[in-house]
Amino acid sequence: MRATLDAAGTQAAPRSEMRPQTAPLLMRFGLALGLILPTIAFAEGISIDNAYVRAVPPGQPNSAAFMTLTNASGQDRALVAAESDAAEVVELHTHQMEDGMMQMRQIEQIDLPAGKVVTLAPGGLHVMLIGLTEALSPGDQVALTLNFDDGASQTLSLPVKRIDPSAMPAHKHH
Ligand SMILES: [Cu+2]
Repeated sequence: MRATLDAAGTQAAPRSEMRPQTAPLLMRFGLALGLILPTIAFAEGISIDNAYVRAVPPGQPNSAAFMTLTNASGQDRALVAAESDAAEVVELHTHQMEDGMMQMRQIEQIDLPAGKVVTLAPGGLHVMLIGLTEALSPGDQVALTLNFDDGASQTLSLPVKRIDPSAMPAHKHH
């Protein structure tokens, strides 16, 4: 693509001196990324690790996605929305104490301060999947698109994992 476009983005005649290694190199680069980083994405300095979706029993209407986001961009950023075909509605949620009980609450965005690591985990911040359109069994893959405040978006393929209920901090205090 780039080889046939000039700096202004207009069509230019293919040049015979085009380096023959360009395409194979790009292909190899893409293959390496696909093999080594299947669930890790770098969107403008944001890296995502340990992303997964909670497996739920058949008939369970909702689930959630969890991950670790690292902002190495040097600028404060935020996750402002998420999308997935696996649920009718996808929301950003946190947990907070209300009347002595931990309650889920929708939030407008998940702040990603510069240089900080933000963890989405059971009992805390999460991407809520409401109205599942398919069963989520361990081993399945779920596509999830994250939208950031600078307009960047990143689509991930998340593995579905079972969460040990005893590991869920139902009454976690920070
Ligand atoms: Cu929730």
